[in-house]
Parts: sequence; C-alpha cells; structure tokens
Amino acid sequence: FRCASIEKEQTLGIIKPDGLLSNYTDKIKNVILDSGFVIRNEVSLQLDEDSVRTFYAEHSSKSFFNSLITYMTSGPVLVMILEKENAVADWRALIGPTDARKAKITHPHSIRAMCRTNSEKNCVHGSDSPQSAQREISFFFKEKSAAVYVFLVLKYCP
Ligand code: RTP
Ligand code: MG
Repeated sequence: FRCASIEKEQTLGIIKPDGLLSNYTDKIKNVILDSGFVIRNEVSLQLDEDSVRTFYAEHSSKSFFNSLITYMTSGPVLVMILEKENAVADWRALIGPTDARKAKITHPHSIRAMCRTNSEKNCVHGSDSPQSAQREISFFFKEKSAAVYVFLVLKYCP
C-alpha cells in the first residue's frame, strides 16, 4: 500500500458578454462538466472599464486594447473557478485558439469554434499559466484560493 495523491489544479474561466448574450451558457457549462471539471465557484457581474484594464494589463500597449475594453464591458460576464487535474492546460485546450474563425477550421470541437464569431469576440477566457490562474482567481474571488493543491486520498493510505 502506498499513499496516493491526486493533484487538483484551479484555473479561471470567463464566459464573455457575447457568450452570455447568445445563450451559450448552458452549452459551455455542459462541455465543462462533461470534460471532468468541477465549477468550484462562480459569479455573474458587469465589468467596468478599470477592472478590464487591470485584468488584461498585459495587453495595455496592444492596438486592440480599447476595443477589448469596449467588448468586455458590453454586457455581463460569468466568472468561474474551474477545478480538475491539469485544469489550466486542459481548459485552454478546450476553448481553442484566440481567433474563433480559425478555431472553427483547426479546432472544430473547441468552445470558441462552437461560438463562431471573430478574432476578438471569442466567447470565453482561460488563464494561460498556473501563475496567471492564481492572480486571476484572486482578482475576482476573495477566498484564499491556491491554484494548485494536493489531496491525499485517504482510502489508499495504510
Ligand atoms: P483570453 O486571454 O481572453 O483567454 O484570450 P487569449 O489568451 O486566447 O488571447 P490574448 O492574446 O490573451 O487576447 C486577449 C483577448 O483580446 C481580444 N483580442 N482581440 N482584435 C484582435 O486582434 C484581438 N486579439 C485579441 C480577444 O478577445 C482575446 O481573447
Ligand atoms: Mg490571454
């Protein structure tokens, strides 16, 4: 008998305003649950300009930044803590490439392909690394939330 441990990871997922407006929420949530994620916490809110500026600060010098702010403040979003083993990479794989038009061709089963809009309006967000996940989770949720933690599975322990 050896003690087995399962490493659970958390990532941040957001259904963006176009996703909520087009009523993709249930479809996206079904994909999330069917793919083995637990939705650990969720909150629906209307982002203001300052929040988007801070959240997407890494893009502040990009040509699309103002447009991204307009897009992300155009309606409510649904912010979720998603949890499973390898959550960060698995959620990024599930959402597909940034440009939803390309996603339709190269990743036809991805969430962004399902929403089929354009390079900006792509339905969902996903943290791009465990470090980003930790920062983004604490941006939206006050609870102490480690991005990675380990469960000991007691039934396998001697
Ligand atoms: P996200 O952060 O939202 O999960 O998206 P991502 O990693 O796939 O792409 P990123 O480069 O981080 O870009 C953030 C969001 O900005 C919008 N965008 N518009 N018009 C454009 O060329 C353009 N490029 C990016 C998208 O909404 C993208 O998801
Ligand atoms: Mg990104």
